Parts: sequence; structure tokens; C-alpha cells
Amino acid sequence: MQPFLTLYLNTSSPFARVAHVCLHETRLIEQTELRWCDPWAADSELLEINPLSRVPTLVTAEGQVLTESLLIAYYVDSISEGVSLLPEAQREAVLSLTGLGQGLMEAAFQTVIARKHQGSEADASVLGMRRVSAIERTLAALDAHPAIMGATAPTERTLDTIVVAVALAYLSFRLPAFDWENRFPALQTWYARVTDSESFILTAFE
Ligand SMILES: N[C@@H](CCC(=O)N[C@@H](CS)C(=O)NCC(=O)O)C(=O)O
Repeated sequence: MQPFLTLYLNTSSPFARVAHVCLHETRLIEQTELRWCDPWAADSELLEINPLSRVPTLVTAEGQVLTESLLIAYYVDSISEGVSLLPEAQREAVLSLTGLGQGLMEAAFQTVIARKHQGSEADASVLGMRRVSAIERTLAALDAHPAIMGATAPTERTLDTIVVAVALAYLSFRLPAFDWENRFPALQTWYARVTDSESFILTAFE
């Protein structure tokens, strides 16, 4: 089958990984061409189509350029004929948990970027301390969240599950000192179940 979607991504972006996992879960990956790129490069093909030069960027069959991981996830869900990432019956709960996961991902990503450009003292700044506190509070909230607690908590890969699990994977990848895996056992049990899937294994960070 001819690809009709094009996804620009890199191997270390949590936002791009969300889009990539969504394409796997909906099986639209089979109709997607992956374009690996460096969004930080000054002169790139990505920059020609997206003035923000950020991944993920998705180009549709009609040539529309979509940015923002959650908007891309929404679009992917809208054209999916199989699995629903945003099931109607659970919509509010899914959106609520998706927001927590996205916020965790943003705080983690901004922490990484601030350290990279300003050094480790970035964490001691007012904004740095707010980010670290937000990460800590959100991990505790997730560990106690009714959708996550307990060995039988559902692990369907809806958008909320995908976003939270990618955010946790990114913390392990870039900010291992948070050691969330050992400090939040309920979350770790849930995470292990969610990520034991092709969509997560085939999109691992590098
Ligand atoms: N809110 C955006 C964030 C995307 C983003 O920040 N992507 C990063 C990689 S993780 C990027 O491409 N950064 C390059 C830049 O900002 O120049 C989303 O959800 O897609």
C-alpha cells in the first residue's frame, strides 16, 4: 500500500514518539512514510514545511501540515478505521489523564533543555524549581490515580495511556535521577504492562 501520511520525527523526542505510537496503535503506520530529521538544524527539509521546525510534524494526503503532538493524535484518531484513541464513552476521563501526561512531558522536556543550555544550575532557578516540583507532584498524583492504581487497572492504549507512558519513558531516558520506577511502584507496574507492546518496543528512544 502506498504511504499517504508523512511523519517527521527524531529518535529522542517524546512528543514525536506519541505521534509515532498513535500511528502504530491505529495501524496507520503501514501507510506512513517516516522522515527522520534534526529539528534543531538550521537548514532542513522540516523547516521548509514547518516554520516552528519542531517534531512531530505530520503531512496529510491532502498536503496539510499538522503540528503539535496532541492535534496530530486527534487527526490520526479521526481517520482511524479500527482502534479508537479517544473512545466516546470515556472521553472526559481520557482527556483529563492526557493533560497530566502532557504536562509531565513538557516539564521533563523543559528541564532537559534548560540544563543543556544553562547547565545544572538551571534547576535552582525559580522556573527550574517549579518544573521539578511539578514533576514530583504529578508522579505522586499518577501513582495514586484511579486509572493506574492496582494490578488490574486497564491498559488499553488510548491517548491518555500513551501520553503518560511516553512521559514516564522520557523521564527514565533523560532524567533517571528522579528514579520514579523505584519510588512509585504502582506506576511502574502499570507502565510495564502498557509498554509491553509492539507500538512501544518499535518506537524506543535512542
Ligand atoms: N508542544 C509540542 C512540542 C514539540 C517539541 O517541542 N518538539 C521538540 C523535540 S522534543 C522540537 O522539535 N524542538 C526543536 C525546537 O524547538 O527548535 C508538541 O506537543 O508537539
